[in-house]
Amino acid sequence: RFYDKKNVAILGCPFNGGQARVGVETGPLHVLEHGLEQQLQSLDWTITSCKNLTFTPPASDPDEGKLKRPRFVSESTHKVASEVADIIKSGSFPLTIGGDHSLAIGTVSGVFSQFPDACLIWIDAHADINTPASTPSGNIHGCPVSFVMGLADPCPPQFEWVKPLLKANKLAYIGLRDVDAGEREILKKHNIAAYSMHHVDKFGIGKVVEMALEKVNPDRSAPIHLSLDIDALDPQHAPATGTPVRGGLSLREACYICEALAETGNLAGMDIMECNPVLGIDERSVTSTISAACSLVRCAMGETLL
Ligand code: HAR
Ligand code: MN
Ligand code: MN
Ligand code: MN
Repeated sequence: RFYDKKNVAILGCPFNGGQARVGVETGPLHVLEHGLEQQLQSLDWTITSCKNLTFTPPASDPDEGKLKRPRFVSESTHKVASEVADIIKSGSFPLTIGGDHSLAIGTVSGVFSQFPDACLIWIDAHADINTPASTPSGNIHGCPVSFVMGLADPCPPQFEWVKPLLKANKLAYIGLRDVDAGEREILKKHNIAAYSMHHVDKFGIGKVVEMALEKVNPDRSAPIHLSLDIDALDPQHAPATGTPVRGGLSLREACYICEALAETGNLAGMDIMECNPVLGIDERSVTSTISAACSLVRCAMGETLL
């Protein structure tokens, strides 16, 4: 294990600056109000801290090329990186609740600063590996992976603190189904392990997780960071999110991924991102999204291990 016995620190990150839709910043509050802390305590976890960060947009934040709100995202994710590193140094498991997925610039930087040989499992409908040059939207939540890999060339000046800590052979995706043309090229060029919904259908989720771990963690000893975008789930299970894409993971398939990672005993950190309660069309769609997020966290933290 990469933390002291069942100690978890929860980091609420009410941040929306990596994309344009309001409401994703209320995700952490909803997840906590759903009872996540009590749920983890009943799984015998000790919550060593439960912090809600505050993010204040800078007065001036001009676009950097196509990138929107570069300063806000950079300053916020820098703060997240140092919080996550501190959590690990203190011996706790860092559980980060977003907020939009640009936050992963911070969580991945924090985890890899402490565990340089870690690997990253990214569960998402999207690859989030656009560069400042390839991004079609300028929304940085579509770019975090390229930043932590150092693919942004030149690195936007605001992000000079981000180190290229993630190597291509330490990253695997599961759940992809909405990947931009520029992103496809990047995945191919760097030979990144990317399992789309097609692979989930073809091989089954059990085999896909096994193949992903074999690629990024062949001797099964490296720490694993799990970055989970709730839009990996099919919108029928998680409708309240900014960029839903039909044809996604069933709730069981997503839970299975989390359970299988828990089973390795090597999880070193987790993110649950992109829940946007404001986008639910009714109370039920908000509740199903938030309760799915809580289920996935519980599965990753050992609920279904016998
Ligand atoms: N690929 C598109 C872009 O870069 C959309 C990706 C953003 N959506 C997400 N990311 N939720 O996982 O703008
Ligand atoms: Mn996504
Ligand atoms: Mn994402
Ligand atoms: Mn979806």
